[in-house]
Amino acid sequence: MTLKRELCYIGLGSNLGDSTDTLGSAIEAIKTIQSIEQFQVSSYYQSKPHGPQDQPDYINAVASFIINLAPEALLDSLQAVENSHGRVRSGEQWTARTLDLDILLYGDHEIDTERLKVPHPWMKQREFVLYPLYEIAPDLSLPDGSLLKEYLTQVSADTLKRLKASR
Ligand code: A4P
Ligand code: MG
Repeated sequence: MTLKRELCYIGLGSNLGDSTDTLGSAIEAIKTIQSIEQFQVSSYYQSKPHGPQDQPDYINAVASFIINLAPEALLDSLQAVENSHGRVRSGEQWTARTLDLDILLYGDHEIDTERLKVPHPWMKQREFVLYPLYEIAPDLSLPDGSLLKEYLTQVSADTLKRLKASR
């Protein structure tokens, strides 16, 4: 892939510790990743856990930025931010965590490697991704040409609570 500036979207989630504080601190750290420009972030949303139910509600948000960094290098940088915010990898999927950073979209690229699947495989089914994404990019289209708006009509926001603006 020839490197050029790409518009990226990432999902932020936390359900252990002071999640609001953690997201704020993570956002400041992400803004310092090499080459990031035009950073924007949605409001914070409280959401019910997907996956195991015996865990606290999540605080979620979505951010966008322009970057000139390969997708794997972006993943490395985001995982470094997760690690510096107390992320412990239990080996079990979808369990409680202090901070989770997922790459939702990397320009119009479709990536399917062992380390990276983009667009994020579950994003079209997750209210805690779709609604914050819609807040910052209402006219967004996905690499397959589908419109973000279409998915909102299929996924209920009933259990999603918009909290104060993040900025
Ligand atoms: N990986 C592959 N594709 C990506 C991508 N697009 N972005 C790989 C980030 N990472 C990607 O991730 C496991 C591996 O996925 C990484 O090493 C990377 O190489 P992880 O963060 O260590 O583990 P995980 O998060 O438990 O697994 P996974 O499958 O990424 O889960 P998700 O999809 O992140 O879901 N409920 C609510 N309400 N809110 C949430 O935020 N989050 C999850 C986690 C479950 N339930 C939730 C929420
Ligand atoms: Mg993850």
